[in-house]
Amino acid sequence: TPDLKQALDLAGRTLSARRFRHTLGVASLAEDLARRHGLDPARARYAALLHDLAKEIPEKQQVCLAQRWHLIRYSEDESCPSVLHGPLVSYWLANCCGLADRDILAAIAHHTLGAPNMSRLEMLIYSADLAEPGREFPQVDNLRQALYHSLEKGTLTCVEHTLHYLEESHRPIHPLTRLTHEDLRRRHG
Ligand code: DGI
Ligand code: FE
Ligand code: FE
Ligand code: FE
Repeated sequence: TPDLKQALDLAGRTLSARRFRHTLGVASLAEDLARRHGLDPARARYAALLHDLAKEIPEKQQVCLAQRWHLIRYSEDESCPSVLHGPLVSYWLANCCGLADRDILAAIAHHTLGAPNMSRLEMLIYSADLAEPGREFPQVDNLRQALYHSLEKGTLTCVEHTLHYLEESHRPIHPLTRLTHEDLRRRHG
């Protein structure tokens, strides 16, 4: 059973006040959604508390670490380094902290882009990150409602929201975001 106190302390010591507040929001929504949908609330909360731990490492250093740890899979990983912090945290927890829970590691690794064939815990962390209580964009209440109603369809709605947002802001869409969308549409659309 995960050490929630240790995860909370680590997040509180590592993150800025603003990102720690976001992290507590993700933990709270992740725990609620886990209860609602029959997943383990402690594992959901644990993954949420740790998901952004590497977010405030300077991006150049994130790219360096990701190269050293062989985490670069796409050219977009280096041109949009803000997608690397999930895989970095996951690798660090597995290889430096001995965390062996594959589902928690995958949920953290995939929280930014998703992945094909996500588990329910992976979907839950991906979605809680986007819809946590501190987020304020206009459609966020719809996302929360959709997630409460169905974890799978709600996650598909979250990915669709992200795609629209990236298109509107003329940002490149990472190949994994597209693969995640296609996979969820095929399995749950
Ligand atoms: O770490 P957070 O701010 O809580 O949120 P996140 O991990 O979901 O997102 C980190 C950044 O990744 C955010 O600025 C948006 C960006 N991002 C997510 N999907 C894509 C993306 N950027 C590009 N270029 N393409 C994507 O598909
Ligand atoms: Fe993140
Ligand atoms: Fe996200
Ligand atoms: Fe986050």
